[in-house]
Amino acid sequence: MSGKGAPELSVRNVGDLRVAVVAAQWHEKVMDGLVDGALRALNELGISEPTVLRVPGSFELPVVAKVLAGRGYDAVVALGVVIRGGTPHFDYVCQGVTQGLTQVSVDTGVPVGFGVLTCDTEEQALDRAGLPGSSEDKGHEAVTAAVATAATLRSVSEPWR
Ligand code: DLZ
Repeated sequence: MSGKGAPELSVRNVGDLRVAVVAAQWHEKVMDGLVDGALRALNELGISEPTVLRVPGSFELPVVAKVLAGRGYDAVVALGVVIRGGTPHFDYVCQGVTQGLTQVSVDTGVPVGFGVLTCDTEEQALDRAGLPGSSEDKGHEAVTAAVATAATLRSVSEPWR
């Protein structure tokens, strides 16, 4: 998938939103970049003291995202990296986490930022991790998308604002 065509999102007046980040732990260097990018985005948006939780692997992201979505958070951001190996395991983990996070979001009405990289190689993942030299910053993007969506939902639930 190409990163070209991404919108310039303008997200304002969101400092009071409650946001939780849940991050897997496989591929430490890439994950460090994704988590840093997510925290940087939250700071830029004026959202202080976000909840940050870690899970072992990407497959565990949906269950924790679901519990967080039920605990009053306005948005949840899921971060992970899955790198293709020599077996079909990659496809099962990618399918499980993607469908799981989609289901959480649609079922609960809480936006879930999808910051899960699904890559053929570690180089591809590093290039998207928001590290020095990376061309993309997917942790930052996932936060911005989730918070923008939460702001949109708030505008329709409180139309007098
Ligand atoms: C087992 C596994 C493998 C092979 N690869 C990855 C990966 O690249 N990225 C990731 O986040 N997790 C991986 N896992 C672990 C699974 O997500 C999960 O934690 C285990 O299957 C235990 O449920």
